[in-house]
Amino acid sequence: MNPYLDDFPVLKEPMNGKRLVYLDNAATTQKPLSVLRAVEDYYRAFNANPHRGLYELSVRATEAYENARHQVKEFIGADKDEEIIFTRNASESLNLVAYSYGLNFLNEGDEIVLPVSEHHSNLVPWQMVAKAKGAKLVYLYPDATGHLTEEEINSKITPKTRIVAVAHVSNVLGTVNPVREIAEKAHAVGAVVVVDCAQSIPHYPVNVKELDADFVAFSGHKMLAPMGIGVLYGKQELLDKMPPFLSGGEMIEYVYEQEATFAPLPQKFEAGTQNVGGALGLAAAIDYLKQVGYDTIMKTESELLRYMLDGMAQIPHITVYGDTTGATERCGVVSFNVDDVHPHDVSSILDADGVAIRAGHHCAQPLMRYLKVNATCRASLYFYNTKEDIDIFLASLKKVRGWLGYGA
Ligand code: C6P
Repeated sequence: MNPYLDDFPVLKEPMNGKRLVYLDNAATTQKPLSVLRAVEDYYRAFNANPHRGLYELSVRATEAYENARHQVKEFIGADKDEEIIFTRNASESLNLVAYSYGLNFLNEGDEIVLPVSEHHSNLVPWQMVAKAKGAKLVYLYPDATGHLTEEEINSKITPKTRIVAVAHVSNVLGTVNPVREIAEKAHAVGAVVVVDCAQSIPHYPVNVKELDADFVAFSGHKMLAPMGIGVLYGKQELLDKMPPFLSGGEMIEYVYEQEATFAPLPQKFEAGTQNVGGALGLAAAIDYLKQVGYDTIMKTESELLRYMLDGMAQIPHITVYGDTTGATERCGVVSFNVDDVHPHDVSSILDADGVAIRAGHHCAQPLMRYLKVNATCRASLYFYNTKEDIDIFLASLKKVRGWLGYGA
């Protein structure tokens, strides 16, 4: 029995006449009622444009928005509210760093080091900036289990390295990267460390100090919050010296005909009307995550991951990518292929049983090429999944080859 079922209305929706088994949590998570209510309450009771109106309704909206920022700051262990910038999503947060920091502080010949497993959002912006500045991308390649070895890290991070961009958790392999060790090495050569926590913060506590990160990016929608709200954390001394990324309303101090001066942090990086409802939804999601507790989340997911990997190992003709030991440096994202069957066909066959998984390149084409595949299937877990979900997934997976006329 799923103890969280009543909190997540979508999980009760029938799919193709079956119970929904939602295993695409790395793409986005479902939203609990408390998050839906927080957004609705805002629009019902105190919707106004924050930071603009001097009337009571706008003051309430401003206070709620700034309280949400404070809650995020506490949640990730930052020093100051000013270090928390609200964005639309992790992609926008990473673009902000690439364009505002990278374009202004990189020089020709500088190196940006990043794992080949990075999501395009932490890779393509660095390509754009490297091209503009004559800098070079240097890739870290994982070993056969999906992990980055010390040797690989030590040989690639050199005095030429100015930026290290790394995901805390890979959205394809589920590998937990050794961010702290990478940061230590990067800081020793004077490089800045950008950590993409889009796939970690839903599952593990993220503390910016413990990670020793200079910048941290994540999306609300992968951690129970609504779509359209994301976060960039940056150390104040770095954010202070960076120029605005987007410009327009609310991010200025004085505007003259030919030039402008800019507002202090965090407004300098928040141009235009902000997503107050999204920020309040994110604050409610943080409350919910705290209530469930990361200990419970991690324990539940690691048991489910073990159960899933063991079950998949019993099915012939399946290749699982990355670490199959269920080690602790591994999160509940399982990429796999079924011999002779295109991942899109696998996904469609599972869909007929109500099982939602993702199939494709997962916005990680360089990794796909490194793994020598065009695409994979991906099942990704969250704490509201159950062993019963996995049993349905495994039963459906067993049928795939037979459906297409192959032997068992
Ligand atoms: N990964 C997936 O199915 P956005 O789209 O901006 O909210 O998140 C981008 C992003 C950045 N980093 C990592 C590690 C990610 O996994 C993602 C989003 C989704 O894997 C959608 S492609």
